[in-house]
Amino acid sequence: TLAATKKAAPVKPIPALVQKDGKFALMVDGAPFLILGGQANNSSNYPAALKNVWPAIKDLNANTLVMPVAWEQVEPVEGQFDFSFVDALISEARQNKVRLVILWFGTWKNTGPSYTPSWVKGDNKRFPRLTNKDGSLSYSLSPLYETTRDADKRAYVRMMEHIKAIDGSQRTVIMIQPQNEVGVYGTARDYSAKANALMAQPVPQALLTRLNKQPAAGQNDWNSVFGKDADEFFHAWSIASYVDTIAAAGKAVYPLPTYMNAALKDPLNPDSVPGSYASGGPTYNVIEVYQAAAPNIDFVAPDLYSPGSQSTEATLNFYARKDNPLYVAESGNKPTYARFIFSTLGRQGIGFDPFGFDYTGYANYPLGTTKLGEEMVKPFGALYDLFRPLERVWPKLSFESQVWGVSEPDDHSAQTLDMGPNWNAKVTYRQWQFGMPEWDPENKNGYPEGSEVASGGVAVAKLSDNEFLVAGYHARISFGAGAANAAKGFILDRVEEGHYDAKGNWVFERVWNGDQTDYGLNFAQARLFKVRLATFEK
Ligand code: N0T
Repeated sequence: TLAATKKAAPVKPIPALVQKDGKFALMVDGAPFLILGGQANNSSNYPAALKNVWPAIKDLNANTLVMPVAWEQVEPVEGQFDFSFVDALISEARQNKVRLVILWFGTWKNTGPSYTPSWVKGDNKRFPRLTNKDGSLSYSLSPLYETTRDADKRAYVRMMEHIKAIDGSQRTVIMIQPQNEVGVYGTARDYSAKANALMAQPVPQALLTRLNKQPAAGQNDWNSVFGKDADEFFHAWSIASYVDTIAAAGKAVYPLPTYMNAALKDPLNPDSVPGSYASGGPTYNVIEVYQAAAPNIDFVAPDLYSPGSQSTEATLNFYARKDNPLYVAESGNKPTYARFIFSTLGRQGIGFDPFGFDYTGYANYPLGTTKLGEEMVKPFGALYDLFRPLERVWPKLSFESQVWGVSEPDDHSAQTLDMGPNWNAKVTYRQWQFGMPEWDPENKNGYPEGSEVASGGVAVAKLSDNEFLVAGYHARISFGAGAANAAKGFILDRVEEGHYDAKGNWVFERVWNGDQTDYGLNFAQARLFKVRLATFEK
């Protein structure tokens, strides 16, 4: 009968992080998805603020809004839950056709308890703060109390139940970040009697195994095993275990991918002292501690607020690992951060999420820009316009094929893409489209206007042995023969400009040739090319 042939809409698979040969993909509706995110300001997590969020997300051309949900707002009175904001958020996200990443602001938000409910904030007996080394009380809650953890966990689990109930078939919410920038400033760890007693206990076997440590009998307390790192490792382990328990309980209800973000340790100064940065957070030096303590946290992710290219690239290197996918959980919204999407994609990044994208009239200079409105959004939007049509194509290539990507260094110096034995490529910046000023020292016009601040980058994905997808902005790329082709002549066989349609098929627009390629391939504007490289026998 007719009725029998009618099928119910298939349930979309739950978002998942998959890993294969050291490469990752975030699967959304069953296929790789690139998060082009925008994170709202901290206090935009109320229905009244949302009307000032969506226009910014639209202007940004983001496919994902990253939004906090605060413990204080969902459980203002202990045991009484209110998820009306989550309801509004999810339903408006659907109307605006974007996905959501939800940030759980609980025990730790920028290491402090500001987003815990009043009944937690004001009760230091039940929910103790940690003790500084000098015996004074820290502002930050201690991770060593089950009372605190279980109270946070109950609210978090309620949130996950609620998300499952209203979104378990549509999958608008694709990822969860339990807590925000955990750790503590001003001290390396909790120095309470309870903490000191735990420090004297044997280091957990899971951590010893992960770090390949085999201490002699009687030498297995934290200080004996880890020496000067002991305090920080202990605090990292304690926080990671605490959050893991919460994440595990949430996953038992509704297993969305889960990650934690890091307020960074300076990647260029390994001697910086824990506490001068957020000690116990997932800084690069304790990523393995997190992996051992928190199997329910899928990955850790950097928050980029140090604009220097050297420091940014160093941080990206630390977080892009065979056992940890790169995801830029936050960056400042100064224009200069936008270009780092290229080096994120070049490291097989699964997403990019700059911070402070709404029109609520708040500019977080100096971490971000002084500008408001469209002026703030535009530099990022220009690059999202380039990558948004690739939100499915790029991450599939990144997962299954090979990708490269570089961002313009602060000093504008040229970069080389190591594309294997057959091909290579050089990327240059701050040039006119015929390659000046380098080849024409007489060039009267100096550098192109606006190029003193680095903004460029190029990302390349391999389509087949000789064919590459090339996306770039404010840069030039010259391909050449690699070592295996050294005896042969090199030629750009064909350069197509085009775009991908909604089904992921390449739509040819025109061939670039003549002046548009003879002097080099230019990305004076954001552009997308399909390039075929060739050699000939000499
Ligand atoms: C970030 C954001 C928000 C080199 C700052 C950055 C967000 C949080 N914290 O606007 O508060 O919720 O995750 C901390 C940056 C430390 C300063 C680094 C200076």
